[in-house]
Amino acid sequence: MAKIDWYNQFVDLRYKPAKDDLIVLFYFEPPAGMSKKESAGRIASESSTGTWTTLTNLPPRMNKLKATAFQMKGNYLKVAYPMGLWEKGNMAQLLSGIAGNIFGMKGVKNLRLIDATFPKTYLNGFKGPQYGMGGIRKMMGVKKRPLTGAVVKPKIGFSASEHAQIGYQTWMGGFDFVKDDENLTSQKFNRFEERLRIMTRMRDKAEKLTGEKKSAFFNITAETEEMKRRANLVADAGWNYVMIDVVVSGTAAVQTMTEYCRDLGLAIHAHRAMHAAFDRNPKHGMTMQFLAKTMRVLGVNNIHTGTAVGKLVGTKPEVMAIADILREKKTKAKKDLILDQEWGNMKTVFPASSGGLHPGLVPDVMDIYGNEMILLISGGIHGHPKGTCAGAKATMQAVEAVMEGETLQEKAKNNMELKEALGKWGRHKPK
Ligand code: RUB
Ligand code: CA
Repeated sequence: MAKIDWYNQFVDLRYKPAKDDLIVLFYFEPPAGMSKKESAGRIASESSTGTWTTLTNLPPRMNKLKATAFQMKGNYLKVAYPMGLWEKGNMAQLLSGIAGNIFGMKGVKNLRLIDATFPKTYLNGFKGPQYGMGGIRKMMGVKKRPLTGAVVKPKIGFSASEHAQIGYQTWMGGFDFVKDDENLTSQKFNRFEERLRIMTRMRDKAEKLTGEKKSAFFNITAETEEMKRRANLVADAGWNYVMIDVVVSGTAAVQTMTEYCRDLGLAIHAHRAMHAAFDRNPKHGMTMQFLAKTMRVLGVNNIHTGTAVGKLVGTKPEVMAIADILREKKTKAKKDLILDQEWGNMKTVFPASSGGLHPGLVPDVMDIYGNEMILLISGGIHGHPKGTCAGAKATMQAVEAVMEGETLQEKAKNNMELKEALGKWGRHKPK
């Protein structure tokens, strides 16, 4: 009887990857009754040139495009993909292969894409970020400390003018950025144009009074042509940043917009709403590390990376691995978490730590990230007993304390704002 399938041809544990193979690390579990080898073959096959059955017309040159499952350690699998499979500069196409059909195959019970090593030839197809962390620091005039920002809260419902008033208080408390939340775009109660117009006036006032550079992450997320239109408005009003919700927008839109914003000189803050739909289950989906890698390649300038101590899921080792992917020139492999990655000239990206933070948690977060981060504290400033401006001041005092090697308690003796923040929240870790 003719052989039905050829999955085993996609497994070769003696295979030595070529220099420009793209390597992917997966966690996988075969379904009941199937061996690991059979399951691994299905992963490599369906994500490259194979299908469920042997083919009658199979030119021998096709062998050169086959992916190879070449390493299996427990439930961890490495697959090598020849460069010829991938289109230069097309991230959507890469994801449709290594993060596509394979997640839904009956030949895997669970499958998680952990990370991929992009060879130089692949990276060359993309420009990466326009500004690295150093460029952003220069733009904002902040030398050493973490950059600070707050989402206006409640996240949705304020009028443009109320929004801008809260933004103003945030800046006056010492923060660098005011951020739109993910579900605020241009609703009836707060139109984008109106928000931009009043925020511009309040920014000018705050800059004049503080002598500091102030900025905002305007959420331009929409249909791509509309995003371009909003980016133009932001640039015309003399701002340096926009925000895009990158998962819901999709890689192609992000790629279009990073190019577009490059010409406008705008930096991009990447919000990641919906990431937990595919990165939360530790056995299935795709990691945040890998999403962060794709976004560095596509050229955003900041991306949300987690807090480990705040209100949202994400462990300390994961958060640190994501930061390594964004901030290093050469990312070093960490077992079962990330792979080696040479970044060449591709610039760095600021990790943004956000979600359930307040001044009392600043030492924990800075212990994880050090100073090279964007610290986003929202409820944790607007909920300060004396209000937004005092909350921002309390946060800046906490940052200063950590940088000067003082405890928050010591610092609070001469800083009322911090004292009151600690009085309300202490070291509370929200859920
Ligand atoms: C922050 C907030 C952000 C989340 C995003 O508000 O709502 O949208 O942090 O999550 P607050 P993540 O500071 O009041 O919690 O950063 O994990 O993507
Ligand atoms: Ca939010």
